[in-house]
Amino acid sequence: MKKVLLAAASASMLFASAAHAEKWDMPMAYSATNFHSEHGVMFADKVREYTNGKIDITIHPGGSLFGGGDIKRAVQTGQAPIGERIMSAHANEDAIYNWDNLPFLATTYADSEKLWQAAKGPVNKHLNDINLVALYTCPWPGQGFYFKKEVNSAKDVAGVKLRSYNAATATVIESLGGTPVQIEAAELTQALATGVADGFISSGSTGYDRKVWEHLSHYYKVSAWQPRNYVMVNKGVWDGLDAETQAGLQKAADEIGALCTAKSEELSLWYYEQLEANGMTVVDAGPEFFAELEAIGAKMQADWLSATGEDGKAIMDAYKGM
Ligand code: PCA
Repeated sequence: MKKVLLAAASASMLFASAAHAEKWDMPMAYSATNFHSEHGVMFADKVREYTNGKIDITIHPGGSLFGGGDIKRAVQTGQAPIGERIMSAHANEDAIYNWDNLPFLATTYADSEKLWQAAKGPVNKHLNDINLVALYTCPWPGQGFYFKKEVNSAKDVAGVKLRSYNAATATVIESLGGTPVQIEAAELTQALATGVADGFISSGSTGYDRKVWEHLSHYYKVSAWQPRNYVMVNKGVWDGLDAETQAGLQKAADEIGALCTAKSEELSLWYYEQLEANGMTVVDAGPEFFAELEAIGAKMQADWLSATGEDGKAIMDAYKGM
């Protein structure tokens, strides 16, 4: 009898919380098995727990609900209350979002974290101005270069079509004399298979996810920068939540941001091993190629500082002072 009553009580409690649950669809751009997406699922679980079932998030990975390029707009306009996107893809509208794509500024997880701490204030202000609230960020492993041949310098890149994922990668490719083609990770395998692109800039993670060893042979690690994905909420939706619910979401976000970052670091070398195990040559960039990339990075840093004015300078000064 007692058991039955308890079951009835918990069922009615469940019903009560479900009746109040807000259902949120959360579009994410990368494949379901990628660590960013897996942490999105863990985030949704924690949010249900910390908001006592009030916010019930369903994850839609792989650009299945909105393609990567449409996620920001979907969240800004409230078509989706929450979503995830690589932040630097916003840089075609506002250069501030390139803070984490400046080659050779922050090349380790420790420096990437410092840079985010330095950037957070100004970046959040810019996000607020476009109706977005950042909940957590998570870095990709370091960025390197995929090709279908050996590359020793920019001479070998001249005229090669390379897939870019944002304005900064397009700039690097153009500076090397290649031709950038903007393509979402979800469409990358097809682009390589059909010759739309013959290489790309990314981490070991995306090369592994897209099994690019089927089309490409060389990966130059470089590890020049670590762009971040972030989870954003529509500002109007956020402002409409009571303080307790906001705190629950933020607690879940803080925990997942830290876990996802640790996972990214843990996997970074493992990805290289997987590329090698599948037959790719995984090496450091040779001295000539590396020096060319450093020169490109120095110019991009200077250009970013002049494009972003006071806010960019504040980020750079705070970072350098850490
Ligand atoms: N993977 C993403 C962005 C950076 C990365 O490592 C991509 O290639 O789309």
